[in-house]
Amino acid sequence: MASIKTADRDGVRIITLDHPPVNALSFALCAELLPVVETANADGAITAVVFTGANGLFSGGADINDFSTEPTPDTKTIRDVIAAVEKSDKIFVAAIDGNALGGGLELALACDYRLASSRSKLGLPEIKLGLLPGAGGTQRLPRLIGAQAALEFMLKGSTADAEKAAKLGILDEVVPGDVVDRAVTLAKAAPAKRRISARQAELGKGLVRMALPFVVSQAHKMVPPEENGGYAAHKLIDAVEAAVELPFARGLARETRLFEELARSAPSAALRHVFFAERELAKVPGIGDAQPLAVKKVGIVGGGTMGTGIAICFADAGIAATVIEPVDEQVERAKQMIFGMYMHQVQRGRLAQEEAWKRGQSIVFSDDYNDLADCDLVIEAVFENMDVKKQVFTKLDAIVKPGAILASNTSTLDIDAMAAVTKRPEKFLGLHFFAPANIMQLLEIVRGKDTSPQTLATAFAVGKALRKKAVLSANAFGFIGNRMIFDYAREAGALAEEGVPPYRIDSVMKKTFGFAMGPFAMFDLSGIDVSWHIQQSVPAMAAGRTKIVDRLYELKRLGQKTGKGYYKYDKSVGSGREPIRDEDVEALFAEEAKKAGIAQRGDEVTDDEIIKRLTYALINTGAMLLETGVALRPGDIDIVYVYGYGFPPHHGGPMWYADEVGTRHVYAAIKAFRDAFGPHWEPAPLLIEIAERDGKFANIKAKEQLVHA
Ligand code: T1G
Repeated sequence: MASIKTADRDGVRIITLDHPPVNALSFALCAELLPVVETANADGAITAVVFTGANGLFSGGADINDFSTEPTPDTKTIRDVIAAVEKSDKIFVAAIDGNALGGGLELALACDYRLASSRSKLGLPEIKLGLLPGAGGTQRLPRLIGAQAALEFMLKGSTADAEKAAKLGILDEVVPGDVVDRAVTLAKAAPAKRRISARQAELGKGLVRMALPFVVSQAHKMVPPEENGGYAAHKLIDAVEAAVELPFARGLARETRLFEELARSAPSAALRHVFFAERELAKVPGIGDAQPLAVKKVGIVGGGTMGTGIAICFADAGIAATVIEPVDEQVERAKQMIFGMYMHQVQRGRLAQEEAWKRGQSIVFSDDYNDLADCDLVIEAVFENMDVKKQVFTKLDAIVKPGAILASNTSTLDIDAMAAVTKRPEKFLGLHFFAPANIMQLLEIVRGKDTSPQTLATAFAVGKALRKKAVLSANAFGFIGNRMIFDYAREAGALAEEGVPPYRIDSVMKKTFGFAMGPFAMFDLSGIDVSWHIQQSVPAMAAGRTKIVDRLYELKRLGQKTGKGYYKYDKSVGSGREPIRDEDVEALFAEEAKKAGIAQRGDEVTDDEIIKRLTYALINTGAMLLETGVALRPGDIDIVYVYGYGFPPHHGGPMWYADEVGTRHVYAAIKAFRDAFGPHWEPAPLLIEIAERDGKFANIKAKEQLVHA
């Protein structure tokens, strides 16, 4: 199927990229595009060339799938196409309407002029894939907008809207009308050629040349260490340094070498896995072509922090929300939270005042359930108690219209037990938001035994509207994220009981492995009372353990909220939320460990053991969730952990990490942990099966149907 279309207009050849869905500049497309460009170069009747894109965008860049294959010497890439543009004596104009990202923008940078419609977005997001712009972007952009501005733009990997791109100097014009017409008119006017490669003076724009070493050394200091998520950033800085210090051709060669190194790197493979795993989430067997219901009005029962955060999610998506909250003081607190959050965004320039006002106004409060009668979806976010939730759903079921969907925001309770009190179990499911709901991108969609495909399809459509990473879970204790975090927490607590101080465990998991937050800082954030309640409801979790959680609970050391938990907090220090080592807690651990007869081995525990015990606990439980069908795919579990629990994306998520380490090594370590620490380390059968054939989680097929554990 031809992915390149051409048309001539008054001696101008219009080359259209037409390769749905995103005009990805794959090796195959470039093999088609290169001869088209060479033919235009050789055609005496053609004075200029205009590039543009079909399918509502210019191009989403190189085809990310291609980086998992080793190109052969005769593979044609976007670099070959750009080289053909570079050596041509024609004028080239890029007519952008929609996204121009990565290699797509690099193709435009090879042109003499760049025009875009006002809706267009331009970006070099390669860093988010653990790469750098490898088709001349690191050499051309500094020559276009200056080395420092270019470095910032590429390190952020963000996209700029057309106005901003014009201000930066990337675009020559923002075109109100048809961008191709304007490009042809400009091209026909035979403007001067102006290849960026020839520019050197711009490099110093905004950057005095002798400052370069300082700028570069500062940049290296500001990005994470190479071994902890910063690998591509450091290489990108090297590439921009080469742009300033080397002639164009040599800088290009340096960029290519750095790019190839990154394309073969583990962090990039992990980040590319996350990119595709996110896009797999909504592909759920059994939903088939069920059409989602339209959700125009949402009800939320419970105006606490969660309920209010959920209401803000809908307001941000332009969906009206009615919050049922009977306590006036709570309504006031909720309104303050909404007002404060939106004013913060306005003050930071992220939201226009009128838009903030409109969103705030779209959230209304009531104490009358009847105000929810015409809602398409009602989400319960009340106290985590089954009886309370059953009362809420009994009332809702009698009031809301027959077609409405009812959902619970519960984090661990049984969805089917709640559905059973309604007459609409096929329209019932869990929508588990993560606190703070308006910030955290993860949403667990929990399928009840009777949840219909249409209800699920509607939930995924709502997840997309809210810009959430929506992951399907079966209705089992803890669903996916919290079920796995129990075993992660078990190992963190066990290590502390063996005499490893909490601050050291946190430091290893954060600074060495790359978690956004260490486990004990996370427990302090969520609240020791939450841990205590869970332990009360799952006595097995406390088996063989100390009473440390009970002790902290009795001492009212509930975490950040009480200024003391596993750490202490000092309001006069920074944000007041910085964890400060508390040796009283370490003494408490030692005291409780002695009572429980737990041998102390803190000094002999290596950082490596800490990382293995915590991450392999996640892997083993994740494997159990896959074999029991609670989770559909390994990639789904990875997305839960990268977006819900701060797992380092450059390790791809727990299941990807198991493949990175090697499943047979993980299995061997888990067997050793079982022999040393007990049966809770029994390896999951799926892990055994994969490890024994030296296989990978990445290669197992999604469960056809979710098993309801
Ligand atoms: N390569 C391969 N597939 C891609 C792709 C890409 N670059 N971009 C999107 N897809 C697939 C995606 O997996 C999904 O597939 C479908 O297209 C729709 O995507 C040499 C090295 C362009 C803003 O990082 O940001 O150029 O699920 O759901 O919401 O220097 O896709 O339908 O099977 O996201 O409308 C740099 C990545 C590449 C941009 C559209 N470019 N893409 O968003 O659709 S590296 C990027 C996006 C590079 C050069 C370097 C977004 C989008 P499926 P979607 P969308």
